[in-house]
Amino acid sequence: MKDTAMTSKSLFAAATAAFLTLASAPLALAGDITVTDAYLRVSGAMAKTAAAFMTIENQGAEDRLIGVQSDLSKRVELHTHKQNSDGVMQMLHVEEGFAIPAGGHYTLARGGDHVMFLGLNSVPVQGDAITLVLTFEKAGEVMVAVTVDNTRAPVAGGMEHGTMEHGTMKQGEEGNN
Ligand SMILES: [Cu+2]
Repeated sequence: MKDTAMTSKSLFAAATAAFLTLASAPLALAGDITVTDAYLRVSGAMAKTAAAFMTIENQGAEDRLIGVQSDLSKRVELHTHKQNSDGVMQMLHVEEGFAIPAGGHYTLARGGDHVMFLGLNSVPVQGDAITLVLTFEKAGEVMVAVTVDNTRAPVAGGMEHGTMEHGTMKQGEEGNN
């Protein structure tokens, strides 16, 4: 865990430490929601963005992931990849979030839906644990520990997120969303 002067950072660090002591597997469990296989990728020491992937299991009624909070970056958004009319893959901010089916699961994976971190406050390195708070419509807030893993191979047939041009996101980083 990196040492920074930010108050919210230390708050999150304390929460992470407390959480990691309690948690083995699964990574997060709150009522009907279980998060497994959560990891984060960052493309290098100069990275301005990062992306997180995970599987969300739902034992209960249909729910919806509507938001994510983290002090890793200035903004955290739910994103997806979509091909535009020119056949170019683009990332889109999904304002309405992701529906998590009743008694099923929903996977955030490279080349598809992901949690996007825009404007990193500090660049995490391999093995760092980042705390996220996922907000679900019904289950409420679920704290998840996400480990940086830049060595993980993409799922067969998936796209390489790191090769995505985040150019369209630059504007958003400056605040003209
Ligand atoms: Cu993205």
